[in-house]
Amino acid sequence: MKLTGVELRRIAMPLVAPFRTSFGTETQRDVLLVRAVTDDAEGWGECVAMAGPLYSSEYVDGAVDVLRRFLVPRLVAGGPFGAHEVAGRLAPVKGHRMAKAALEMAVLDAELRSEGRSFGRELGAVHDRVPCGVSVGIMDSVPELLDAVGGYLDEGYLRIKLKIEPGWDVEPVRAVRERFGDEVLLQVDANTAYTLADAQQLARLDAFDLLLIEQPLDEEDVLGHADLAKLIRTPVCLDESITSARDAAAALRLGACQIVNIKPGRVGGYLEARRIHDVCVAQGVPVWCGGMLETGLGRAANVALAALPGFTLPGDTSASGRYYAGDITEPFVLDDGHLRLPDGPGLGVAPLEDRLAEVTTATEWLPV
Ligand code: OSB
Ligand code: MG
Repeated sequence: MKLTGVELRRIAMPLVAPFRTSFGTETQRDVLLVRAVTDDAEGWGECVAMAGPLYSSEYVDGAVDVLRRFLVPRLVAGGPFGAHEVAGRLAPVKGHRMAKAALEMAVLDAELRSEGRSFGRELGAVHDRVPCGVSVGIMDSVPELLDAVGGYLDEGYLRIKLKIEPGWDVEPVRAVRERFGDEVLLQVDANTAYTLADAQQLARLDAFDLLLIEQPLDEEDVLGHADLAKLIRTPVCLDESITSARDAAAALRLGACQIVNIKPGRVGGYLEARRIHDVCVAQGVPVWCGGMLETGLGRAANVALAALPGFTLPGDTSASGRYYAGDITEPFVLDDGHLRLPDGPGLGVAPLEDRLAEVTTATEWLPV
């Protein structure tokens, strides 16, 4: 395809409720959208970088800068290209996977729209809907948490993930088990808040039959996770540590995790995400689709990915209303605990123009 330009668009999306994790509290999502314009189509990408470099080293202003100065110029320098060539053209630029993923997503969407194929079909989806979990932030009190979890279960969510940190781990998990029973699919996510010295405390979670504990230790502490996995019974799942199919394979070989959270933004795009899926399937390792509080654009692609055969656990693919009172696309609505894959070309959804205009804080056109 031949790009005629790329638009970088910043939007500000207020969250329906503050979302607190071990690394901070979000009340509003500052999102960078990438629009790739070609002769016969346009495609949308969503960058999952957050406002500050607290989940990973990437952050929105950094993504804008690297896209403008390095990624877009490199992508177009070699003349016309296909979506499957994007990662190769961008590879000389180190890191910046979230920025690269957004650009590849926009180009892939444009290509698929012009060819009349959906993300699901392109990635290899085998279901037309996916089971959904919900990620529940750290709260000020246990009663507040129980209200939130009860509300989500009433809405039909099929799996609950509790954010944890030192001082907010065993008690909230125990309270949720006592109130809602042993049948609820329950897991926890520490976002790197512990060290190996906390192994005994984390082993106390063994009593609650959790599906998994996500990223207890530092992003770079892969060996620490392998050691921890021998000291606790709860299966270890990696999120932050997995940034490519290669390091997923390494983490599995080292015994650092038994389950993988796949987030396309974190690993440089949907095509690399599929390769991680393939590595895990080949080794019989379950995967699930993580989330980064995406708008309907990223959600559409995540739901398509989550419909691949190896995604055997419910993902953080919640309905639009769990995050935003007004999404920028037609909202994703929970149906019997599931979200349906859009089936139109490309993402199968597009921004609602009025809504997009309301939330836009800046736009920049990069001609090529
Ligand atoms: O660690 O999975 C995470 C949100 C932002 C950054 C990191 C994480 C999360 C979530 C929410 O847990 C996932 C979602 O519902 O999109
Ligand atoms: Mg996580």
